[in-house]
Amino acid sequence: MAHDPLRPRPVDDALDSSRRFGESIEANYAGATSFLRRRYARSAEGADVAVWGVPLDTSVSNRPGTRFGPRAIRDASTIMCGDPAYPFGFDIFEALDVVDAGDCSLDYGRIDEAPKAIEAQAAEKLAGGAHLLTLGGDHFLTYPVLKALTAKLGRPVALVQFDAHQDTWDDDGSRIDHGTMITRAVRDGLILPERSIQIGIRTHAPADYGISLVDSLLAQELGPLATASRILGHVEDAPVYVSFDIDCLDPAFAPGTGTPVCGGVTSAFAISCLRRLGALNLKGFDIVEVSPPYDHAGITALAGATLAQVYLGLLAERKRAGKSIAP
Ligand SMILES: [Mn+2]
Repeated sequence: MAHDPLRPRPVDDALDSSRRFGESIEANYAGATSFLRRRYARSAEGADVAVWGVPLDTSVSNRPGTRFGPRAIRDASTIMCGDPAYPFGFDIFEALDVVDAGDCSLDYGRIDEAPKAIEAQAAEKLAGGAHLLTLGGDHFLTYPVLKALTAKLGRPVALVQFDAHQDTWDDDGSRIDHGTMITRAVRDGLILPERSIQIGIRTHAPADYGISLVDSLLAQELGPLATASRILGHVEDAPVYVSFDIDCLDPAFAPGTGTPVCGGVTSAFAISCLRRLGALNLKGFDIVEVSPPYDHAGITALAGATLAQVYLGLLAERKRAGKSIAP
């Protein structure tokens, strides 16, 4: 997008709290790296969407490093600023007031307090009326975020989970574990198993709890369009939380993650499929398991930032169509 020479150029959009709407005109390579150059605001009061990071990586079963995920995703997102977001073709920030609310405050020496801290800080942002978009962090964070969201909604949600793993391993109700949080979410009644669906699975787990599954082989045989149709048909009009584990993508497209599994979908598949989900009653989104220490050339963080931007595009389209995006 060409800069209008008659319009004053802000020093840095992330730091200019007076600019609530509009695309950034900051140089891609410079400035403060808020997510997509949105203004920083610890309080999300009054904003349409609060993007925040949860730099937790202590519940992984294999490689750590996702505590650096939010920062890497923000950094990667700056290259995507300046032009209308593909494939939406309009400035999504003319429609949406999005703030970067910083990161969840966690004490690395008190890991047992992390679930409560994440839930309380998510609840605080939701209370201000903002739609929550969470940058992980390992996948455990979905559980406390779902607790806060379902408390706010007063009802459970359908889960649409893109992942190589079902995350349904057994749990006595107290584990802080990125492979068991779906078990906890089902047992706590946070999600509606009969309306939930997992996409891209290519590992075996002991239970499905009645959650529908389109494994990675089937998803690729169906293609992104038919996969999206299955999701839309299964979820129907239930309120939806979309959780995107970056390891849903093949390691060729997302090497920077803790538990990579060969045979995943491409980033193009994921973008196409997610882009078709705008008819869902969207209530929240996370992108998790981006682990920069294992990344190469930042491609995993870029994939994460792009998928989060596609989700924002869906919200912008919904808002433009007069549909509510409030949680
Ligand atoms: Mn996974």
